[in-house]
Amino acid sequence: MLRDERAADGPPWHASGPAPTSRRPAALVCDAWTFPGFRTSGGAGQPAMAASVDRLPGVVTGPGYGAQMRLLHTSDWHLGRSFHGAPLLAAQVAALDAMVALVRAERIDVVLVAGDLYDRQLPPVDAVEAMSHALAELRGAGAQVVAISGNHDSGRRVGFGDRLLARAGVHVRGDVRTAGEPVVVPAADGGPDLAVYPIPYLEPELARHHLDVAGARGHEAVLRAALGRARADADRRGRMRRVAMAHAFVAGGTPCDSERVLSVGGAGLVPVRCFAGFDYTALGHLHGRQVFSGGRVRYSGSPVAYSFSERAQVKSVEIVEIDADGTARAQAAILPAGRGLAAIRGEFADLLTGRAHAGAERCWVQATVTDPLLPRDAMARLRGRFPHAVVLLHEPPAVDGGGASYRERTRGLDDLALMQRFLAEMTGADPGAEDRAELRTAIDEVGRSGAEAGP
Ligand SMILES: [Mn+2]
Repeated sequence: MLRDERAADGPPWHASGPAPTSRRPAALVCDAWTFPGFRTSGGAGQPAMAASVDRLPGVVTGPGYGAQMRLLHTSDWHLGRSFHGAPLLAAQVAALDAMVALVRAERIDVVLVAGDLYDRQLPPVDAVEAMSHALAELRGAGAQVVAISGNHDSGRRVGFGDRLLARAGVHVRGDVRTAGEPVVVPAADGGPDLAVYPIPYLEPELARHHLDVAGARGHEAVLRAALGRARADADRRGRMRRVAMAHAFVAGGTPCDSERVLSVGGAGLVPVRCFAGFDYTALGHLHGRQVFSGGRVRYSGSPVAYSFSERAQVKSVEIVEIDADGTARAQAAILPAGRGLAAIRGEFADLLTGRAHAGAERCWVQATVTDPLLPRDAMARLRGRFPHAVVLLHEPPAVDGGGASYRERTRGLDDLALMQRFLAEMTGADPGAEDRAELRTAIDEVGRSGAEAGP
């Protein structure tokens, strides 16, 4: 059973109110929470900026402070990803370094990484080096690491050497056939041991054969089969604290623009009740933090934003405590923000000079220009003010068609008149004599080549 001391999807603990201190006999302010800044939300048209945070109130607990096992849940590292062509690895490594600091400061027993370790099946060399470094540092900070492959990973490749790494306390599960085999973490608090059941991402058509459920169809069926194996194993072991890990799209979850769809038409959705019987379930796939089942099932979200649709999100990991009786509590711990995200919109001249957009200069910028015509060299000129502008959109004002449908407005027009009308509606001005002559020539040429080609 899980008891969340705060609203299930409420703000993380530094954002409002005092740090929770119940059931913690000794509490002290921990400087490890003093990250150099974090991203605040940016609404529509509002730049999201790095806010200055001098001190985030944190509480050190863990072995020696109370009877519980402590987990850090993260997912969707997507190492090797870029942001609209700009490199992201430095921001990702900064987030991973913050996790290492958290493992030390919060005396974490196990780090759970719920899939999409890399952004693609064949990750670039620097991403592989960053992964190798992160796994070693997390282990070196005192935690065991349990990771699963996600839909972006090659399970077979990320699982290379798993049996050897496991001896060192690092478990990277990519082989679907191991679903149902736990990683058992010995208890350090006098309670029962912790059994973590890592379920790699299950591609239904492949997984159903590996799991000996050839008749299973769809994501829910194969995930149920894998979780059924896990439950059966846990039942055989008797009294254990039980944690599941999966990479899936839970029905009711909120996607953003940076996840790859698992299957079209909602067939990839799985109901949250699949995860019944576990004290905590660490999910990956959705890139925004979200909470289900009263807090017992969670997405940690990605450590870094991968799309402008995430500009209002604050990126974090979950710090989870599980008592000897299986009661779990979890809270978000904010990660250091990389460059902020800003979506700005308006007439071009205003974007270049307007004070409303002050602060976006330091951010990744998505600019929407509303002039009737997109000015020449618009992106280069925008970058004069916003050096990190990466997306330029053009939304000219709608042309008043007098309420008539396009079909009605264009009925009876010949090719030349139709094209003149189209240009006028797109640009807000009638084409000049020179443009009309070009159009005439082009239409004549098309007519001739059509006649030569025959029926
Ligand atoms: Mn992902």
